[in-house]
Amino acid sequence: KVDAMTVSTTFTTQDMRAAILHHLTYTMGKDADHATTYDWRMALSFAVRDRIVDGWFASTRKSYEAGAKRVYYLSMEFLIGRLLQDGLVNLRLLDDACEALTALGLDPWQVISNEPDAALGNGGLGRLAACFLESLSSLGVPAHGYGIRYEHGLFRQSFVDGRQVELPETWLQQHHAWEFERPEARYRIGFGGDARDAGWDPAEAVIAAAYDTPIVGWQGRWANTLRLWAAKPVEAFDLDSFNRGDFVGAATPEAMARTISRVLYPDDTTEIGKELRLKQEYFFTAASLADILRRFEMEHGDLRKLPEKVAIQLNDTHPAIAGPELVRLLHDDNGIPFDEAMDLARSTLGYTNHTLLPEALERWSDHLFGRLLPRHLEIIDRIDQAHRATYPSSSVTIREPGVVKMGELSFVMAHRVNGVSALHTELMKSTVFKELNALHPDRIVNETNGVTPRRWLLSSNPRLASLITERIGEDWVGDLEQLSRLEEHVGDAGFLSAYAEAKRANKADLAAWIEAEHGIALDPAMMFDVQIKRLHEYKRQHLNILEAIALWQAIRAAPDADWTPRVKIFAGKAAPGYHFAKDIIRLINDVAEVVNADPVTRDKLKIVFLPNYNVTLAERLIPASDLSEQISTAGKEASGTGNMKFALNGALTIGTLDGANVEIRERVGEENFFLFGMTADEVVARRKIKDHAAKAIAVDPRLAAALAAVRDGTFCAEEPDRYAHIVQNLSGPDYFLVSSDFTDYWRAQREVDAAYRDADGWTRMAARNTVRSGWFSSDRTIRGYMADVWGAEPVI
Ligand code: 26Y
Repeated sequence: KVDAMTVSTTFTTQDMRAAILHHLTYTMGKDADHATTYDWRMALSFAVRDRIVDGWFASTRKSYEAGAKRVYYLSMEFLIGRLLQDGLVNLRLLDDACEALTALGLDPWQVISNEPDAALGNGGLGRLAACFLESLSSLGVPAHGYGIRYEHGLFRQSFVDGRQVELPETWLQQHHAWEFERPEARYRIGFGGDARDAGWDPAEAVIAAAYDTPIVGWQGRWANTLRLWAAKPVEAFDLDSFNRGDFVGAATPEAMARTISRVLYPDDTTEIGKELRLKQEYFFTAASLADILRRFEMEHGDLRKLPEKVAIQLNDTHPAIAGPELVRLLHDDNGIPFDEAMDLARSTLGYTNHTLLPEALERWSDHLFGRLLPRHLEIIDRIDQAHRATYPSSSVTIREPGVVKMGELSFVMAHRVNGVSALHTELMKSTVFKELNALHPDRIVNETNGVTPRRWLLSSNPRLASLITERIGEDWVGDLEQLSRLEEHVGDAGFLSAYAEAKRANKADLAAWIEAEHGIALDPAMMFDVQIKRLHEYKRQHLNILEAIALWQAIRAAPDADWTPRVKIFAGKAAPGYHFAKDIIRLINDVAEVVNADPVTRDKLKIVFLPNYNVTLAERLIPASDLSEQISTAGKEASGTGNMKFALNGALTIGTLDGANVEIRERVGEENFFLFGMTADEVVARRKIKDHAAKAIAVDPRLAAALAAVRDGTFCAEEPDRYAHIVQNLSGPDYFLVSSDFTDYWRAQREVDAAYRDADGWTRMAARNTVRSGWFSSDRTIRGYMADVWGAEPVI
């Protein structure tokens, strides 16, 4: 019996070269003399994919043989990035592939980086789903990811005169090397029409068509499936209209159907495109549930055993319609009594909450909801009634006049509800789900997020990975907590200098790349201070740029003082309709232009905003960072996962007591973390103080001067009022308490400066961050979900 592991380890450089040439010839139809980088990249991808497929089949076979419980992860977003390097690393074929490509006269990294970054997600929630899939495969848990095959992922960002411009993302314009179309897996998904007693006559329908991508785990021992749904018309086109000469009319049904999977919503805050978004949510949830029940009935038959064999996880409320849809399938379509159907659905479903921001908790107008999903609205009413009948003294409702509340619906229809960091989970209990938690005290559990060490250390930081492996062997890759075995090496001068050298070399690589791509020269000896994440007021990129302005002013006032040179690197996208966030981007770009051109401060302070932040850029930046900016208003960032990637790669955090920062600090040690700012409780109290922002500005002349420079046009002489509204906000309402936290942030930043000047001390602190971050592996998180939520177990 040959399993994937033996295959991959016996696959030599020569085999690899032969496999690449085979696919170049017979799959791409090119000879080596005429092949483009794209052709070579596809040929290599197919050669690697071939190595995955046998293990993939073996995994499916083992799952059936074991009759194991399956985990289904339903998510509107999977931010998977590039898959070729991931596959090569997990199959341990990277060296062979590089040698084979070099022997063929190619630059391996040029070939590997030809792959587009699959950006089927907005940020943390989508990347978490991708890390979870990889961990589920590395652990050998039978699992499927279910989502949408967006034709266009998150928009491409570019800057014009410092302003964000959104361009369509086109990853599917090239063939997607990793997916398999499954023409046999198609479901009809209805919308609209009428609800009749225990039934539904939809007025329209589209087809959900399946595309499968194998997700291979560490060492190729297991592979799971990411199944993405594309929307297609029931009839290819309207032949009658076409024959009448109405070509546009003939194409309309197809265009309408395909619209559902056309584009990822880039907006996690505003109100646009509500109807289409609800259609997307129902479309992929209904298709996934139909597929799950089909597989279950084939394997087990008796639907009453569903919770025993199936665990379905809802990634936020986006698939919350799964509750009523599953009840509809069990009750309406299979005749199970309503209350029993509700219990079965609840025992099968788990719900993960990712935000406490009120504007991000989904609510639908019941008018829209009832028009698209009339039967589901009836079912929701019955769920609501049943819940109120059980808890007559409670005031919790799922429906309020005019609205359906998806958070409450998810809570009531899930047997476990989890937060994504310890603090966030506690805040869920005391704020948004306070009453529901009192009714169901065992339902809320915490599962602190994690990140996959394969992508976020082994693959993206090969220098540090090799150093670790040299010292403790390579078992850490599948068991990240083994990093603690390095603790004794942190006192060792040889280890520390090798650690520092890895970081220096990563910084030199990044500097060379930034110079080549963006024409900005950076000295790798400067501190690389990095804030990369979606733009949002609660994440406070504006606090960071205000501190940069104050620092610039301080350096100009005393140019000969002993400053610690640093470059502040930003990257991140703003939702297209979130004007304030877009103005922060523009402000940062404007400040960068002035500061970078100042001969007085030039070699002490630089500011760079890199366009089009994505997974690939994160993989480049994080290993080269010294300082990780995690500066959200306490109580607002549910967890963060970038914060973990930075700590693991030896960047020190400057941060607030928010999200998983709290747990990072506990683990790496408070002496290896730069803490500042108000706590979540202090934030709430501070907001109640009248004129809190004005008061903070009055006692801090640095803050006052920085705001004055923004206000008087220092960074936008041609339009001095450009940022008046930002200054007005930060001097008045300042909901996110930028002004109130500024003074302490400045203090902490000067501590950072002093610490960085002690190079050995800094390296020791950085190394301690790496050594103590093993707990933040998504393998640990997945084990937590298995034990607390899913009741599932690995099959290998
Ligand atoms: C309502 C809809 C348009 C919507 C779309 C995307 C709402 C929210 C989102 C995305 C949320 C998100 O990415 N949340 C992040 O989830 C991470 C993983 O748990 C957390 O680490 C992070 O703190 C949180 O902001």
